[in-house]
Amino acid sequence: MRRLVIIALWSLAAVTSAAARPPNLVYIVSDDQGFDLACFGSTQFVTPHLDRMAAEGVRATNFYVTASVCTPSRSGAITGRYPQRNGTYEMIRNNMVNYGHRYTKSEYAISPEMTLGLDVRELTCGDVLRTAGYRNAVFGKWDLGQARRFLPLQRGFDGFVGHGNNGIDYYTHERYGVPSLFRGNALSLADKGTYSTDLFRREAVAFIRENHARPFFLYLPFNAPHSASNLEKDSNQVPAAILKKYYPALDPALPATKYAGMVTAMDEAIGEVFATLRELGLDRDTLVIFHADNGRNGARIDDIRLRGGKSSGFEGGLRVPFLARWPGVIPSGKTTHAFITALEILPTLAAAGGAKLPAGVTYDGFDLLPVLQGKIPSPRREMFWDFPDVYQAARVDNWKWVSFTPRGRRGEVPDKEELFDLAADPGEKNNLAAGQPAQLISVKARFVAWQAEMAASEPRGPFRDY
Ligand SMILES: [Ca+2]
Repeated sequence: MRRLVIIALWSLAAVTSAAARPPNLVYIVSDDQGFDLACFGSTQFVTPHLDRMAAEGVRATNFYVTASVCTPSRSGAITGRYPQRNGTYEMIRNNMVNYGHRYTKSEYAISPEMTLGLDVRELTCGDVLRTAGYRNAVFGKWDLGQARRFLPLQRGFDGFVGHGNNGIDYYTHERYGVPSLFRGNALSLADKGTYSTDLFRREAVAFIRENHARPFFLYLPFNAPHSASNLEKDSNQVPAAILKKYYPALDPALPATKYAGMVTAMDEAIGEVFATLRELGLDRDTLVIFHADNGRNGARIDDIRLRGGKSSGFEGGLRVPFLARWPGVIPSGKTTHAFITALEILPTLAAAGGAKLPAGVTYDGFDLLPVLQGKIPSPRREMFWDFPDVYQAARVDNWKWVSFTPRGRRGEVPDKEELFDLAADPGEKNNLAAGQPAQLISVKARFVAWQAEMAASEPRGPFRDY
């Protein structure tokens, strides 16, 4: 009798423990993609797996990143804090490359790409989820520094295969001739020649298989479809087998077709992640989030429907596609027009994973799940952006203010400003700055107040104190 009771209690404990297992978390980021996928209306792009994710989850049309370029967009998402608050509000890269300079090994060792990184006092989503027992890994573009103290294994992650800097060649994994692929904390040439999207796919699938019996957090920031960081005239790199999918509809020799192929190669990798989750019986217990890190880089195949693109303060730079899928928790096949941002990613992952947000840290976002479930409207009313010497922007409710340089280049004074009503004019074509002076003053006042708040926050590197 006593033995039976013990067995019964043990069984109950096992059931409770299984039911209490938190979900697996998969966070996928694409690079410079903008709205280039079929489920957001780009009919010429072949993206069946992301389209299926949209059909089985929620698609968001008003999701914003924290900057329209790579590094500060990623710093904002993985810390849950404005780039101006976490200190990484600029690119971390060797700009002399732009003028044809080839770095020697000793020059590279003390250059910005090697010495700068996300302030070590910042906590990443990996740090936060680790407190709830998650096993975490990053496969892809880390882009937050490659000195050892800045690499993922020191930033809350248990595994890392990828590059710490801003971009690589898809096959050599070099950045303008400099070997850049890490496995853990060490540079590795073992996979030289493997198309990077396939490499990150292979590592992601292996990580899921290894950790299927415990809660895991997979951060999968592809470098695709960002152009390759090499000196080729056409730096769009795609395997020939993928390119065939676009023939004969598109000329395979065109850079735009290759770019579409890069999107499709990434979509196939995402498809294998989903297939692996299904095969292991995990796909209903996994929250998957996908978004782009910033808008598209220049005109591609379709007409640009939003104004501007990468590096711009207009919607085409800052507003990107967002998908989330978690069967049984998030509805399927829904579209939300709620005003939401990448600042919400960390609080959302933490809430889903049952991790408490650390005390004493100011977060700029909130848990998205009730919004995605349609239970509450988005609590967000405003969002601000500041990319030094290029643009400043604010969205307050549906009002959008942008101050910008005449040609969107550095070294010019941001002397133009425009105001839009996004509800009526998402394409930012109708400047209301002159006709709505009270709104202009009101939105700019909110921007100035935000700047003051950022200036008063605890100083963070690696750039000037904000
Ligand atoms: Ca990017």
